Amino acid sequence: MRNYLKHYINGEWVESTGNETEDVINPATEEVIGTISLGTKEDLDKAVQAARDAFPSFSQTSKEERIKLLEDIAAEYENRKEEIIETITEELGSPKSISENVHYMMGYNHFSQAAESLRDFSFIEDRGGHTVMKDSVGVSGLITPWNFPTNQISTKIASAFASGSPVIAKPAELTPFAAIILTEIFDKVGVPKGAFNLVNGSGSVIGDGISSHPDIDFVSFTGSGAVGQKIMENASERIANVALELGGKSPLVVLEDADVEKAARAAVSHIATNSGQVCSAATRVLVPSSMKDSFEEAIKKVLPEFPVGDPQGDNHIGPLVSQKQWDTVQSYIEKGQEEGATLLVGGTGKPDGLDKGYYAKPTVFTDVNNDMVIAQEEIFGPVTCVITYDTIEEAIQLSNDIKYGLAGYVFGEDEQTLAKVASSIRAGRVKINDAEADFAAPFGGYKQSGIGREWGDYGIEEYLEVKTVLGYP
Ligand code: TAP
Repeated sequence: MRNYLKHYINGEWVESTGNETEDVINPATEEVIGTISLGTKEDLDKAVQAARDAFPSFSQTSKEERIKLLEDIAAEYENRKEEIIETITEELGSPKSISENVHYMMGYNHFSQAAESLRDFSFIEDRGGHTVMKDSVGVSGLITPWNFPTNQISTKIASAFASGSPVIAKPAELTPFAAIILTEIFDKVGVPKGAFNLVNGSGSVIGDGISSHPDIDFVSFTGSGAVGQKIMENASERIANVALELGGKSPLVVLEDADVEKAARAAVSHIATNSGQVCSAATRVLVPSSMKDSFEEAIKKVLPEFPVGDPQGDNHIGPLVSQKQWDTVQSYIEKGQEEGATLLVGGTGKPDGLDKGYYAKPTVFTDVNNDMVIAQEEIFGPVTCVITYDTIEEAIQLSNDIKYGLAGYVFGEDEQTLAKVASSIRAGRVKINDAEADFAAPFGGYKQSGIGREWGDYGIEEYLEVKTVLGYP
């Protein structure tokens, strides 16, 4: 059992001032795997004070000191590799291979990339008539969701440390243990006292407390649109800066000259990886009407490559994170059927032989109209929609006919058409065919997918204020 009843404040593990605790459940077994303390406003106040006290010296550390800190963190993170993988598999239910190749890998890359981005980063720039300086934004509150227990928190912390900003982090109650390992790593490598504080607790107490705290200068949040909006409202009371990463409903445009099987495999992989609990997942697959039949056949052919089952075994799709998430996904599958979409594969209920654990069936709807609820709302599960189009203009119009704009994907061969679709999609990141991930590339959304950018040097900029100095000696 993992029992972590303390918060990390001012360089020490300290008792919570409250008595409330929360059990953490392994979604594959439905068993309790540990307990955390739910922090109070008093705990949060102490953490904010520690961060404020750390600010004058932490914000003045040199670029070289910050690079060294980030490199030390990356090295110690590597030392804890097996434990991180095991922890994420237990708390999130992601299969071991995904915990390693996606979750562990992303956390590592954010720390090492931040060190790399810092090397060429300029905090002071002589621009002829004036000088521009970049200062830490100040004390930063970080609120993260459960779907990537190391990725989101690591990109935020790496950027904050690169900018010299002290932080207070609040991970999701559903998956708090990976953040505890990160905290142990920061403690071990000697992150200055007060520069990193971890307060576990509920969104309604600690999350809300962070977004409304008068002494927190900047709030970086990843999660649902509804909570993002609330955070913005709270921060607006004191005109605090916010960065929001709020999810999406991204298009995958299959062009007429695409390899149909490759495109179908990509479409399934989007709802299979992390059980589709991915903000940037493509969940609207736009297929030329002429390819509808061959694409549907290809989906059925590739689906067995993504087995559902025990995350400790050799599977690709684990359970959803919670009973609540399972219920939500089921209700969307019911909704799709009510709306008249055709169920190509999957459906409601649990896959055969998986009665225990929050497993859902990978589900593909066809004959979907872009106006349907299942095509417009983020389902956050292994469910996708196939929508047909007749012209490239229509594919672009359908891609953008959505309130979100986090990502877009396009599969095909003709370079001119690929470039046209990629540049026309209104989203923060477009991926062509099987292009490799790049941790130096900015990540964030247009429209209701959010405000601001994370990752690499753009991520560091998010934690900086710009100061003009006229007449700098
Ligand atoms: P949220 O409620 O948005 O949770 C995200 C984080 O915000 C958690 O740490 C949560 O804390 C905290 N939080 C909750 N209420 C808050 C408040 N009033 N003020 C400040 N922080 C607060 O997401 P969820 O309920 O877990 O998931 C719901 C849906 O959101 C999903 O189905 C999915 O569509 C979407 N979602 C999107 C993303 C991304 S990456 N964009 C990630 C997760 C979920 P606690 O959970 O500990 O209370």
